[in-house]
Amino acid sequence: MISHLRPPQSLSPSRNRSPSLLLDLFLSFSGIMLRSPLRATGGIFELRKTVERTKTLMMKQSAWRQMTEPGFWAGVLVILCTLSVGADVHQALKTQSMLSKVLQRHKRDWKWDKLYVHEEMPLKHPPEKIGKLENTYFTPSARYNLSGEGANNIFTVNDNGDILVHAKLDREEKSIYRLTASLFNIDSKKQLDHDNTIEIVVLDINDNSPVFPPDISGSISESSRAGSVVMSVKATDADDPTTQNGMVVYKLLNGTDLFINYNGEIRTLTSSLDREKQSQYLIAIQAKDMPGVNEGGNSATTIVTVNINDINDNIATFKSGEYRFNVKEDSEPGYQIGVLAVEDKDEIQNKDPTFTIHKFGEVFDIKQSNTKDGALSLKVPLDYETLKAYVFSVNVDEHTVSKSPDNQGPNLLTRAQVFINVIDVDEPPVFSQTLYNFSIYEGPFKNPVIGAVSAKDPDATAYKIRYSIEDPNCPVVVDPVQGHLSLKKQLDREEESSYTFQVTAHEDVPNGLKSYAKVNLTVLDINDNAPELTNGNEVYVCKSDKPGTLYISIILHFFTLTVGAYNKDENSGRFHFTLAKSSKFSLTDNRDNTASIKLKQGGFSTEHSVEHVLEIEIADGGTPEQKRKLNDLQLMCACARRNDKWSIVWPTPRPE
Ligand SMILES: *[C@@H]1O[C@H](CO)[C@@H](O)[C@H](O)[C@H]1NC(C)=O
Ligand SMILES: *[C@@H]1O[C@H](CO)[C@@H](O)[C@H](O)[C@H]1NC(C)=O
Ligand SMILES: *[C@@H]1O[C@H](CO)[C@@H](O)[C@H](O)[C@H]1NC(C)=O
Ligand SMILES: *[C@@H]1O[C@H](CO)[C@@H](O)[C@H](O)[C@H]1NC(C)=O
Ligand SMILES: [Ca+2]
Ligand SMILES: [Ca+2]
Repeated sequence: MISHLRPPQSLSPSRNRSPSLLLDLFLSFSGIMLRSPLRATGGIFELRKTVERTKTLMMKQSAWRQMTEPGFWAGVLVILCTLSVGADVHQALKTQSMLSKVLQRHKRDWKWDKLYVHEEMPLKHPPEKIGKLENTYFTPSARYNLSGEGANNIFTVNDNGDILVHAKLDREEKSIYRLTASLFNIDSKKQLDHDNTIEIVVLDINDNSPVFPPDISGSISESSRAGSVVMSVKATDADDPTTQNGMVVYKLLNGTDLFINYNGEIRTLTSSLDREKQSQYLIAIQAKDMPGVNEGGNSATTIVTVNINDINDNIATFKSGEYRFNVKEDSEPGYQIGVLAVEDKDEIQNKDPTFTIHKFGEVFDIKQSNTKDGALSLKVPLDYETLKAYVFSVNVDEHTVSKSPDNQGPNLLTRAQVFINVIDVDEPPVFSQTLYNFSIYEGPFKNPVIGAVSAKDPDATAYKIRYSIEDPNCPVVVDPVQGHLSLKKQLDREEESSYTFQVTAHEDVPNGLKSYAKVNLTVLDINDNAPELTNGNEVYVCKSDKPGTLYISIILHFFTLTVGAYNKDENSGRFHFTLAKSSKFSLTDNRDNTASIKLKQGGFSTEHSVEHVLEIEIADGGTPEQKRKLNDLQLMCACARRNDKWSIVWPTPRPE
């Protein structure tokens, strides 16, 4: 039953001849072993039609459902009946008439509309007959003609209606040919019947192997639970995918202790994959068609790469229990002392050590370095003379490590001792202050000493220190041994109120180290300036009633004249005004560093410029008191025209 559907054995001796999956399944189910090979005859094609129909129906459903549904069994029964239920199946298939009864169509004039031919059949001489056109109107004077795909070229029809094939066909190139058959009279050329469309179906043989894409790879994190999907592999088979020829199944050829295949999906079989042990696996995978047949079928093998991705599953530990460093005492804060090397088998992005310092945390700092080691640095300056060595312990932890790390146990080296040795360096002298503030009074001095600076060599050697002032313009000199500062000259606050200069201290040895301190000298004020009138010695009293005229007529006693004074010194008190030589005027001290001068009695009218001379004494309240006598003070009533402007209105006369 099976083998007679195939092309004759001699045509393709090397090929697998398995029929469709479902028929196979049926046969293995029913236990019928049919082994009789039949030669292809016209009857094959009739049978093939029925089988084909049943198969198409069956293919649409899953194998198991088909077997459980009544339709399946019905279809199978039809085939079986067709083949004869009797013991001699061989014989039954030869009985053409029996097949005809079932399959012939009587309604139509044309007998066939579908024919079958196997692909890849070697050409034969004479050409192979694949079917026969039959029409009820056929007579000896009638002829068949073919047109359409491959007509008269691949396929021809002879005078008997036999369809012959003249080429080797490839289903994977073209799986169906559509032709038109016509019947006409040789003499009249008249058509004897309607054209009929026939299809020639190229039957698949398993002439293609599954093909894998190149370079298949997948990855999975180490320690993933068993059953995790690693990757899917897929091979393609050019043969008919609705038959076993084109169906592909997969099989792992090795690595089966770690991985398992479900229809090309590779999953882990264990949770013990460990990147630190093996980071990559190469697995041979076979893809094979003809899933129902153990032997035979076409197969291909490829090697896929499975990469094991790292996770943080190793605890960071110290590489050593002790780390020793020498640090110069003059190292700046932030100085990188060194590295506490850490051991962690994970990939660097998964290393995450943290460090704890147990003593001297205010002096030293330890942080994760770029290489994920412990970077030890200095936080504050060291001083050899104060402390020559530090010993402390440091812990390393890894909080992000997985719950069951590869390395565990009490013997992990997570604590280390650090020994810091402070190295003495020759340091420059150190002043007792970096800035000194001194002050001294201006003017003549009895004792020129303004203060003293002092510096020391901090080193154990403790060299003597010599002081100097390098600026030659500095008004101060320094005693090279004692550090006393004294004035070179008298100072004047009104000229320069403060000085800033540097004092140098250097070790009193050849090439001794130097350092500097700043001195700020403030010059203090003494009252060494007499008061002066704020606007010079001329005081004008002016009143114009008519701009442009030179004549002024003023009764002065209506007006008060105010004079003011100032003094260059800083701390002089309030000014006191007194009128020394009194004539017609009186003076009132306004107690705000001004005084008003008034005409005592009468008045005077000035037709002409008149001068009155006043003598005023102004004293400041400073120590010592400074006085000024203004004996050339002129009171002018000569409101002269200056620059076409009536001017000088100070002090402003105001009505009483
Ligand atoms: C037969 O078919 C071919 C096309 O394949 C056509 O050229 C030819 O004329 C047909 N002959 C007759 C007699 O119809
Ligand atoms: C599987 O076989 C291939 C090819 O021989 C080999 O390269 C690979 O290492 C093997 N893999 C395993 C896990 O044994
Ligand atoms: C010196 O004087 C300045 C300004 O008066 C002040 O800011 C500074 O703190 C003083 N320095 C010392 C050391 O007394
Ligand atoms: C020096 O002292 C004076 C007065 O105290 C102050 O104004 C000045 O800012 C000081 N200069 C420095 C550099 O401290
Ligand atoms: Ca790891
Ligand atoms: Ca780790």
